[in-house]
Amino acid sequence: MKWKNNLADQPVWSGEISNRERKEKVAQQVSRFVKDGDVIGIGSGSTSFLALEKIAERVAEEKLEILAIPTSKEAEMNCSYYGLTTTSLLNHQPDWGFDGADEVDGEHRLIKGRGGALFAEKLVMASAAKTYILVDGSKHVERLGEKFAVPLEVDPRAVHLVETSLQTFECDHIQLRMAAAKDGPVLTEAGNMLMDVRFAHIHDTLEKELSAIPGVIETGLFIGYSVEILTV
Ligand code: ABF
Repeated sequence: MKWKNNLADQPVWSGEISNRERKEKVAQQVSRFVKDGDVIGIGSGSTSFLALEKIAERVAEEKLEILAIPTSKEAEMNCSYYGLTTTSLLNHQPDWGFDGADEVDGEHRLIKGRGGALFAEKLVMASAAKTYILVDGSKHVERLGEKFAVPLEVDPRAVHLVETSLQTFECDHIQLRMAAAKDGPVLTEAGNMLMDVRFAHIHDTLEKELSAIPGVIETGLFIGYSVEILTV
């Protein structure tokens, strides 16, 4: 029997891409860093998707051989669509990576995780010598947390415990992320839930303090990683 791989028939990106022109410029910039033999961490979100497109163009035109480590199923399927060979952190360490962000402050501290892939995004970022953060100007903020809540990936059994534990933090608002149809909570690829939390002040040790709560799998605060911000 012949199998047809319908999933690879089109790239996975749902919805319009806001600020597309600017995101394409920054995607073009990062594609220039690709060298033959590189192992590259592939971020999630629309800007990363555009970067992947540009990188795939260069790989095909210049017959480069690279390995991709995707940070989500979405990124994995896009790699497959564009014919990029994927590997995992079990087998390779990324030489470098790229990813998007929701907020970036003046000290290169980030909030990520709007797409729910924060856990793998952080694993790949922490494993890479350097990660290029691809943002358009709208992502720059004076104060981290100005526009976005901090996502926490939480084991479903720990939702109440985490909510109670957060009472000792200075946070204004805690929300369990619900699916658009409101028929239940959003589940991450690992089957965990997401809590979006607004903090009055985000200090450098907050990421570690939140990670110390039992049941918090990962936080969307990315502080102190080796990042270079590419922006237009
Ligand atoms: C991923 O995609 C997430 O960490 C971040 O939340 C989001 C940014 O998406 P976009 O590039 O579409 O603004 O990087």
